[in-house]
Amino acid sequence: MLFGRGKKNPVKMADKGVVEWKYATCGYCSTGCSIEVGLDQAGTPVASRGVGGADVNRGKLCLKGLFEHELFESAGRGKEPLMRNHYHENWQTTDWDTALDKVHDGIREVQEKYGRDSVAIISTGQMLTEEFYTLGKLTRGLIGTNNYDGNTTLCMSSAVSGYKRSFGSDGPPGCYEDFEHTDCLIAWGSNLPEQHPIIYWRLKEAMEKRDFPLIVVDPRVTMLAQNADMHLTITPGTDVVLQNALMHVILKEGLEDRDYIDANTNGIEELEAEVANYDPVTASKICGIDEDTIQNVARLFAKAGAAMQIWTMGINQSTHGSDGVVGINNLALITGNIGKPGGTSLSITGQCNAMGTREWSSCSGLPNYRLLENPQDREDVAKFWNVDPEFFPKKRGLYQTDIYPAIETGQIKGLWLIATNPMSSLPNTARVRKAMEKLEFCVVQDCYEDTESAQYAHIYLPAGTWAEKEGVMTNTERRVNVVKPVTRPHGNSKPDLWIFNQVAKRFNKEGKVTFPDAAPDIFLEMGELSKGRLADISGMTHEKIEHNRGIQWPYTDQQANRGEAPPKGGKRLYTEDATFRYPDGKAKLIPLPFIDNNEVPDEKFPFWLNTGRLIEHWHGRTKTGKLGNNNKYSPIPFIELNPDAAADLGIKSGEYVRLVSRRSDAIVMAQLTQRVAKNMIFLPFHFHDCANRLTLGLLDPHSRQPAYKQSAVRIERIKDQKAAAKLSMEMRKF
Ligand SMILES: Nc1nc2c(c(=O)[nH]1)N[C@H]1C(S)=C(S)[C@@H](COP(=O)(O)OP(=O)(O)OC[C@H]3O[C@@H](n4cnc5c(=O)[nH]c(N)nc54)[C@H](O)[C@@H]3O)O[C@H]1N2
Ligand SMILES: Nc1nc2c(c(=O)[nH]1)N[C@H]1C(S)=C(S)[C@@H](COP(=O)(O)OP(=O)(O)OC[C@H]3O[C@@H](n4cnc5c(=O)[nH]c(N)nc54)[C@H](O)[C@@H]3O)O[C@H]1N2
Ligand code: SF4
Ligand SMILES: [Mo]
Repeated sequence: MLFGRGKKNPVKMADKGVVEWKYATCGYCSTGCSIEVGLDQAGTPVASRGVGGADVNRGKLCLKGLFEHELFESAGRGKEPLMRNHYHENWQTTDWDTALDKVHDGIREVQEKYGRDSVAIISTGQMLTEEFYTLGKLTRGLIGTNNYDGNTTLCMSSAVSGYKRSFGSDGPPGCYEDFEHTDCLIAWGSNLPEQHPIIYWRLKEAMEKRDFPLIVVDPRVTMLAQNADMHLTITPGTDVVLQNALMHVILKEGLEDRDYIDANTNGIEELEAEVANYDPVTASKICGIDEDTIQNVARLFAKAGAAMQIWTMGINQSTHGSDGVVGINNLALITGNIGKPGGTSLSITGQCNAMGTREWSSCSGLPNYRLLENPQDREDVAKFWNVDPEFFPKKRGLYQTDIYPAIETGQIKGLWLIATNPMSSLPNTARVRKAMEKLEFCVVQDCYEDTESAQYAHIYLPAGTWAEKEGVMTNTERRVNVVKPVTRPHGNSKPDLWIFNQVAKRFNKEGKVTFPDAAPDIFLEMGELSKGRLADISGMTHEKIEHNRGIQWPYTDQQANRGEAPPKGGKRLYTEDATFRYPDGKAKLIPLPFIDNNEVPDEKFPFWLNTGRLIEHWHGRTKTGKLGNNNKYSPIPFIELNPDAAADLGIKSGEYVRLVSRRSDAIVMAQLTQRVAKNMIFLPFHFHDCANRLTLGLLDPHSRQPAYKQSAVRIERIKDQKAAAKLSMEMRKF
């Protein structure tokens, strides 16, 4: 008998012999979970667990957080600095001093030969904020190239650009607690259960307590769509049309919030004139959502007491990425849904510290949302750092996606890559490869030495990662949380902060600029520079942050001096008393004409190629590809393919197929599922030399973010399945 033995058999956790737990913040996604790493008697990290008292995750972790302690000693970690004269040669192990001297000399040689901006520096959303700030000071204050950007151009650039256009500044205005107050939620191109599992858990808990409609806009039946009240399977790249149609209905039926519009916005007349063109019938022909559904969603959203929108890459990664964000903000503004509990437009961020880099890295400007274009901002930062304000460029340099074409044309000759792997993550990798081969000088600084990009480097700097280092990160809801070193960096690798400080010494021979060594001291310096700014963190210290398990900005020194405890959870921007960041304090309503400029399926390439993520893997899998508990769920490249499309092509479940785009081809396994429509495939981009061989990645005109989710491919049957399996294994790499 299977049941009814009368005896309970409780789940037993294996005893890992933990003698001490150390505090950190998860280093994968931007949810910002508080995590503790358990050390055994020998000081070896052997377990991870969620922190019960943490407001964000309340003791929970997802699959990635639960095994995060395993990555410290995982395969492929860099142990020693490496160098060589040409990327064809074998690596030679070297010592840190030699490698760092070479970094300095290599950068200066290229600059002397080809000019200051001929070296590009590309950073990331996956370091600690003190590291971003230090790299920014080094780049803007000493090295002086203007071609300094981050992988956030592949990720959050459209959100940043859209927030700036609508509100006059970047900075997501909402928080997770908004789920507990909202009466209607639209999720645009965001698959929370897989990509932000703990934010999803917060949403689900709120929905269980209080019923409110969840509307998901996504061309694919994601896990979030399965749990939605309404799923709008939009035609890829046409969200702006749906947004305009929703506003058309709201304005036509008088459902807008006129008092809010009059008091807080400019531009309603222009917006009204544009959306008049998008009646639901006309719009339905473009975006694929029928007239009735458009009307129902418009009414539900506008009539809700508080209505909220979230979005992720389905919006940002499009030629209309920035416009899609402005469209979301327009909808929120005309219904008065900004800055109130449950009424917000909340960009769900990607990488663990994508927010920290936006706030502090100086990639697109100067620290704390200061602008290179603003003389006062240049003056203030130059004085604070003790550099000549004239040394700063007067406008931002190239975006990451424009840096690569500039390598092709010879405008850029040197590249320093830090915690990003463009050979795997940029679109059309054949083109990226050619650019990498052209570089006269390339430094790769990564915690793994086996990355695709390191193959083209002249110097490899092994970096520590995550909780081998100390510093803070900011999550999706502007919460600053701290990472403490739970173990020492692997081998002879060094924290990124140490590397930047050592490089800075070499560019700072006169010692004019100060570079504190310790992260808590740098944090205090940043606090000074943040006073009176949007992201004011002057009331925080590392200790206070750990004590509170994260503090949301703004939290000022005046609040701290008055003895005010940091507020819990429900901190918002643009509330009743706060104004928008345009000089007149009003937000802008911006009309969004739609131009269809994507690569779309045709006779030769009849399928939409939609690319994205899986819960168990992280980007190029440098980390999760090595961890058994993550990798075993999906160890090989595959596509989701509709069974009817498979039947038409004579493809069986589990067979290998060849995908062909106008750029290149790739071999993947076919998994048959109704998640995708008959004219679409979904390909996770985690696998080596696969998805981005195929993508076109047209750029958004405002944010320069690539349209990773809209390319066209055809599918070919493969006769020799054995050979295909072998080729596909090669693409697995790890
Ligand atoms: N497990 C895991 N979690 C992660 C990451 C990871 O690699 N692994 N990465 C992190 C990072 S950096 C990011 S940026 C986030 C990304 O998080 P998400 O954006 O949620 O993830 P994606 O799978 O890239 O894309 C989301 C959805 O966009 C939909 N989509 C495609 N085209 C369109 C369109 O035209 N319109 C609309 N409305 N939707 C469309 C796709 O079908 C997909 O379901 O995840 C973060 N979290
Ligand atoms: N087709 C397709 N392509 C995409 C996307 C998509 O949806 N579809 N999404 C895009 C998005 S949103 C993003 S964010 C990008 C991500 O693109 P990448 O930035 O290339 O992604 P990762 O693989 O996370 O690369 C991070 C690198 O940093 C290293 N690293 C991790 N931690 C540290 C550290 O502490 N220090 C140092 N020095 N190195 C570290 C890792 O080993 C890894 O090599 O991909 C983009 N590319
Ligand atoms: S939800 Fe994100 S931050 Fe939380 S444990 Fe998972 S990967 Fe880490
Ligand atoms: Mo991202």
